[in-house]
Amino acid sequence: MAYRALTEQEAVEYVKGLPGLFTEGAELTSREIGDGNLNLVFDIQESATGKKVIVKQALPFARVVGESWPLTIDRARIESEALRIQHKYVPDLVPEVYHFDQELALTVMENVGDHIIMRKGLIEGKRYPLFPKQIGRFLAHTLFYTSDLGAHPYDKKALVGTFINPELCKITEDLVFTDPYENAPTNDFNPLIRREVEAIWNNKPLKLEIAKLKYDFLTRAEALLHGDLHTGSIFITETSLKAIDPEFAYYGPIGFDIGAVIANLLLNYAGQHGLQEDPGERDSYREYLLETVEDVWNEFVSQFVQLWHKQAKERSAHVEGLWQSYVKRLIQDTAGYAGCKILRRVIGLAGVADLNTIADDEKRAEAERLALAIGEALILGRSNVDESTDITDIVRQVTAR
Ligand code: SR1
Ligand code: MG
Repeated sequence: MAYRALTEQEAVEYVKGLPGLFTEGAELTSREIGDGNLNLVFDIQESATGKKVIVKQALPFARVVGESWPLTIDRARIESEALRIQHKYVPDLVPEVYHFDQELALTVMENVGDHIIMRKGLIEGKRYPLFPKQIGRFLAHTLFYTSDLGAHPYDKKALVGTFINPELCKITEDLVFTDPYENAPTNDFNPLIRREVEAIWNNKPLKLEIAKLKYDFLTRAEALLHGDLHTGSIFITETSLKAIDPEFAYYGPIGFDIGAVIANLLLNYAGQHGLQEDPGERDSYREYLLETVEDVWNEFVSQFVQLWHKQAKERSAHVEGLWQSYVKRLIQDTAGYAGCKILRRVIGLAGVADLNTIADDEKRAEAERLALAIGEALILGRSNVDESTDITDIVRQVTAR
């Protein structure tokens, strides 16, 4: 079938035509629930049996802007292949793909509708004690097994080819690493923080560090990244986590994915200024978020290093001292990328609800100023970061200013 964007009813007809999903004559409901920046997402359910699937279809443009921003539908192939690979390594943490249609740029997958988007949960003040272990395992396993440490050299190079994702990478190159640091038309920030934003545009040492991080993003094919692992790409309950939406997947620096997770916890930390009225509750929730930041890194690193010792295929991996220097560089990358991911969400296109839902403009501006200061301090201070408490110390110091 030639490409066309499906309606709710056409999505139902489509899944009915697939073998093994629903019985013939099944009565299905369909709702388009996509609230992300790019795609159509149909929630399809059979009320008689409770059986449900998600149909996700890429639109040939960026939904957040409209048809004036054309965008490759090949991102649907990237996403379905990344989901399949990630599902292989951490089956409980990634939705299962049932079917992929290249022409329609459409994936039929497990419906995890009993989970909620983690960003929403954090905004509501929910706590997720299992999150660090879950996301730490997701990161450690997906990144290790697709890197030169865990993959056969031929397989790794073939995967690099499969995941050449130029248009989606260009979005990140522009929206995370370039536009927010100059007076670009894509920027979209609260006018009340113009002074702080202009200070960033004029901060040469900061822009140099961001340029170095961007250069590594452009050139360092370390592992198959999720590529957009913010808290809106994580579905969660008290006991279960599913990482979704890897359409930005490509081979890049490992710290970019870990940094994305930490950045989004810290954006919520900054947002507490306007999200939580009670100062005691706010401090307590912020402490919870900082502990979570530390635990995410600690879980990741302990599982990654364990895999390194037990499973590393690359012979040089066992040279004395290598894993320690690798991990040190990794946490410094993580801090730097977390900083960029924070700054872009405040200054650039595509903000986050943790800040944007703060109704009072002045309170929102205060939260945004804090986020900018944290992002900047992480980027400029990353060369002194050695362990996870160095990251949270930076955040505490900036908050106390
Ligand atoms: C035009 S897409 C804007 C942003 O949405 C995605 O979630 C990525 O983060 C991208 O930068
Ligand atoms: Mg997304």
